[in-house]
Amino acid sequence: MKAYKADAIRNVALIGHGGCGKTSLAEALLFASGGIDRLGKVDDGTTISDYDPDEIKRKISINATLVPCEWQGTKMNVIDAPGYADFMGDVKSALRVVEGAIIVVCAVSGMEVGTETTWDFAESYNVARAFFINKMDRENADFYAVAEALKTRFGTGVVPVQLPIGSQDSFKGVVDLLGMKARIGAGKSATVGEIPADMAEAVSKHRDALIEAAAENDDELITKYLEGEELSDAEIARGLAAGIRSGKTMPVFCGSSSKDIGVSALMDEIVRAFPSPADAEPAKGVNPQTNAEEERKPLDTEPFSALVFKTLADPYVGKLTYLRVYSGVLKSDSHVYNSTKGAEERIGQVYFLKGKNQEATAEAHAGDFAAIAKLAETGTGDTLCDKAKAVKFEAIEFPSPVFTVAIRAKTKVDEDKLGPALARMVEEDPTFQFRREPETGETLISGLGEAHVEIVVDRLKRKFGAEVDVNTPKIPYRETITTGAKAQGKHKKQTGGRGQYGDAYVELEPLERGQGFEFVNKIVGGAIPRQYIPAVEKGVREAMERGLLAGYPVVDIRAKVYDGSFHAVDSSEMAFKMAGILAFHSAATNANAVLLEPIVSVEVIVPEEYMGDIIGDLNGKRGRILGMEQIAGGRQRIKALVPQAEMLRYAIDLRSIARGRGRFTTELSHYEQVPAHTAQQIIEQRKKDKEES
Ligand SMILES: Nc1nc2c(ncn2[C@@H]2O[C@H](COP(=O)(O)OP(=O)(O)OP(=O)(O)O)[C@@H](O)[C@H]2O)c(=O)[nH]1
Ligand SMILES: [Mg+2]
Repeated sequence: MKAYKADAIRNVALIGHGGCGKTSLAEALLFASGGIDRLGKVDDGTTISDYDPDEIKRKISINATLVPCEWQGTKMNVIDAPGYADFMGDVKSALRVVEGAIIVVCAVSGMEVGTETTWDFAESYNVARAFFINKMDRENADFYAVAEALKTRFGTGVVPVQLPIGSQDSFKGVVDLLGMKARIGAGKSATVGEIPADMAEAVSKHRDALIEAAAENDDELITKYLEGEELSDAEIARGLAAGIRSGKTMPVFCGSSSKDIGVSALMDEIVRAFPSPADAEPAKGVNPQTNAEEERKPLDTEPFSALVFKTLADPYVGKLTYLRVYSGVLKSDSHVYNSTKGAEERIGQVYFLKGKNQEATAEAHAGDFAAIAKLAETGTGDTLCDKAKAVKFEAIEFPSPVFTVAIRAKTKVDEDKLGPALARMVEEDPTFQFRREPETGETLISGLGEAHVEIVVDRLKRKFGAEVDVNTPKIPYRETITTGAKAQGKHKKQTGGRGQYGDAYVELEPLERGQGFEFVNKIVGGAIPRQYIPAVEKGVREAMERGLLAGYPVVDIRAKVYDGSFHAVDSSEMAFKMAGILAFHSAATNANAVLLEPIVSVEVIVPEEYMGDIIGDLNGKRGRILGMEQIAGGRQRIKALVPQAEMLRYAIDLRSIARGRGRFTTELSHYEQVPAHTAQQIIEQRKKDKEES
């Protein structure tokens, strides 16, 4: 593939609800443009885009994949984005680096949650938008109903530029409302001809709507239109292109990806009317030294700048960095500067990617995409640039992980591989995180949902040979006392030679939540020599770590040592530490110990209609609603305090309650006493776990 210049490039992301046919469309675009000889199928695992073993196994897209197509002297950099909510990170990074998005919609299911969420993202990134109503060949396909629903939801800018000829079994082509021609048949055997007579009425109605929409984007055209003058095809096309570029007009296309119908017509229009990188506003960033604003025009003559939007970790090939060039030219065997990390990087070979296939190129021009292997410092979201003319672009915003599980290496060998493997996974996937929870000793991994963490676990094994068991995370319970108590702890032993003697009186008092531990020395008159006091404290602390009820650490107490005795020869630090342990235990027996659990503050954002169900569910989770607040877009923000133990699967619960249209965050707030009967269950479970291990 030759290196194209900005004005001959179109960067478009395919986005939409899971399973609407994005990958099939990407495949059809490649096939129709002659990039492949055979139309692969997602169900057979033979598409260029879904090449990853996890994608083939599950028949869904997980990664955004580049599928460049050459059409009419133009290179369309198509990014096939995933559709499932767990992989929204890649939708965001794809939208960040394109000028246009095709929102694919299933002609049978119509508008779905993913249609709305991905449209919202595309709007917030300000990219040109069009709809492709796919699967027109399927039973119950209904183009007009779906187009109408899109218009209701996304506004009057939604306007068909094509109409289907036939539907379901009889779907055989599309009418081009702009050229007023019919394209009948699949792929290369399609013929261009007259519009079927029985469609005259529908065609005239929708052509009128199209003309009106096109005229609205151009002052000269709207005047002409309002004065009743007829617009030429060229004028309509001009108005339409202006509308698409400004984001005001969202043309609706239709077709069948699996039958390759309507696909070349879509490409024609992308090339004709979608913005090229040369049309884009200059990329805005800052000077990394001075923070002064910087701009980079999409020209080869500007200093080089690029944004990294994806990183793939390959255990054999190493790291592969995907980037979008914003200005200048990226050349093989050169040096660039990573202004995000403040590090120089050596560029070896520059590649164009097509699915997993890498094609070497000497250079990539402004506006194009490229990939580089084995960059040492560079990660997703970093800016690469010319060191002499440095610029730093804003990083990509990724959704935060909301679903966490605990993992444990199966064997010692797995354990050794796990740490480096997790670090590589984080590099590859900014929506994935891991950490060690010191209180429970577990390794926790977090992602956007259950499927996401399952895939991470599969990848740990397949890519890095680290096999792990997956469990629900343990809750870091704690223990405390509720009343004060005192006791003596006396450690006295005579075993041959020198004996052991330590004797301490300790008083325990409950402290407020979150106060931790306080140790007070109230010894007067040297009842315990000063040098042994720290040993008593050490003993108390050790005993606290081991717990009172279920072996969870004890917190929020004050321990006061107020009396004791010693032996001139037999006393030692060791003996006084033992005395501390004994005193703590005897006192605690009378101090009404209780279990504490972590409470998280939860913030949920959902469309108004789900508010009742959300609140009901949180109440059922022992939650306390703190407040509700109306926010933009007919949505509500609900704040609550909920025990962490009840929130472990909330990512899944919320998705089902709010049908994928809710978001939430949690943050550790404080610890509270566990209600008695729940505490009993936890204590018994803990005993069982201990017996088993
Ligand atoms: N009948 C028919 N089936 C289609 C068409 N396009 C896609 N499909 C089928 O729909 C299913 C999902 O297609 P994909 O292309 O994987 O959809 P996707 O949008 O890429 O899915 P995700 O990436 O997982 O969100 C597959 O079984 C396809 O064969 C079409 O035009 N007609
Ligand atoms: Mg897909």
